[in-house]
Amino acid sequence: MKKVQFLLVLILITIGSVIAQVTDKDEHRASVALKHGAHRLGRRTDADMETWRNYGLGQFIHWGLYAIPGGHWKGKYYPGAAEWIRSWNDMPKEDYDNLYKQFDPKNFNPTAWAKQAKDMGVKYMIITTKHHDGFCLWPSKYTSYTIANTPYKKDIIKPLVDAYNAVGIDVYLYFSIIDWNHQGYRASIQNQKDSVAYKSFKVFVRNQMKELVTMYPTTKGFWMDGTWDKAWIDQAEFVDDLDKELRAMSPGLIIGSRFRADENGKRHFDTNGDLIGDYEQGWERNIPENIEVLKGNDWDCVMTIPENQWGYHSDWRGYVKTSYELIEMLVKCRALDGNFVLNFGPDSQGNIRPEETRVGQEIGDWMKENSEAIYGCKYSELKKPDWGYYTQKGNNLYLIIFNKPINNVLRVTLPRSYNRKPVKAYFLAGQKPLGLTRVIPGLNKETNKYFDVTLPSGYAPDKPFVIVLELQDSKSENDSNQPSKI
Ligand code: FHN
Repeated sequence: MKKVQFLLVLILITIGSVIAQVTDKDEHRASVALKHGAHRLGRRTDADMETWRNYGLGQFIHWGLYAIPGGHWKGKYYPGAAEWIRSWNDMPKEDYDNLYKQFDPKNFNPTAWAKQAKDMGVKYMIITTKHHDGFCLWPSKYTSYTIANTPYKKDIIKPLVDAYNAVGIDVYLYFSIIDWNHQGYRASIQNQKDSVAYKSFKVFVRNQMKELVTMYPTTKGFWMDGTWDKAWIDQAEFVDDLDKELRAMSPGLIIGSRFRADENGKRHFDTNGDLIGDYEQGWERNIPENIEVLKGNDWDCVMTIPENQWGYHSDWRGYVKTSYELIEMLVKCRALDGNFVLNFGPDSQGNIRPEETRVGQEIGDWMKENSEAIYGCKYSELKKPDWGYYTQKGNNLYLIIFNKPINNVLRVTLPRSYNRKPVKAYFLAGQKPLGLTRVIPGLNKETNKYFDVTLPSGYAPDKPFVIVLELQDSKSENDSNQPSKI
């Protein structure tokens, strides 16, 4: 009898723990059955996605006809984002739609762009194949509104893909669903006529996306945009099918959360709260404050150097970020497991503006010494310290310092349960060893362990710097209360 009771208790405990695990894992999920929601829970685990995850730093390029007016029309300053100038009442639509007759970027040098990106430390690049104006930088056979019908005539995308690939930078294609040039495009469907028109637009989108994958087979994915219109959101089945079709054509293809909506019109996250697509694309000119809001998903942040300007605007007004601010944004993204993508808007001749070139060089100079703390690094699972950020790769914990403490001592606070022990500290640049001390300050003894890294006296860097803290597994931790040199 006792044996039976024991078995019963055992069975109940096992069932209970299975239920608890399922509930834990699926905590944020409702249980709505969806046909076009997320097709995977949690992160992608394949090699292509791991490559994406390890990039760290990307470059965005917004280039198109909007570079010709450069934020001005007939002497008037356009206060919006340069690439939106066509939507401005002061610029007649017809004038904009004829700009293609002038597009002739004599100085376009894809090799020089790629070299500049390489020198900056960029690992992937996203190019606007087509922005909201509908103009195509590639010779699409599905519209005449393309580069082929400009005085320049030649494809822009192929030489760019080739030049970037040649220096080891992966290329992704930005593609806007909003298309102000296509007859069938609608923001919403109001009547039967709209519905017929939109059908033709969907065929066009499908053809163009398939064309891009076919023409530029080394591209790694799409960076989708302009997908917030009701008309597009309502196409859950069509977009899901297209998504599958593209992935079948190009195995490993990476597409973020801006492409599809589920059948209830939910974008980015489906009705159950699960991420749609391969990574979260919601961080535009914005960086999450903590890891919790990311719910374990991959993500990228796309950022402008000036305020909200993506395409070329000849007159940047308002605040322009410094290189060190941008480096801090990059580090903040890496510390939270995301990629940071910095935007460039070349002018109508194909020149990258001097302000962007300078920022690119300054970031590149910093990356030359410190990129080990960026590429392939992960969230450290440690609380953000006041002096900067942590990133981690294998046994190395990187301390990236933006606010050097006045006493030249960097305190590293580890939870008591942390089972790795700091054994060595040194500057990443130059590898100079640094003093490392275990400290027991008598505070929070129950929850934390403290280690101090001491900087050389008089050390006064004029830029953010990185210290490597080597970790060792420490299963049999000696929790002596005495401070000790390591
Ligand atoms: O409207 C566009 C904008 O012009 C720019 O392309 C950015 C880049 O992320 N995306 C859209 C706004 O979300």
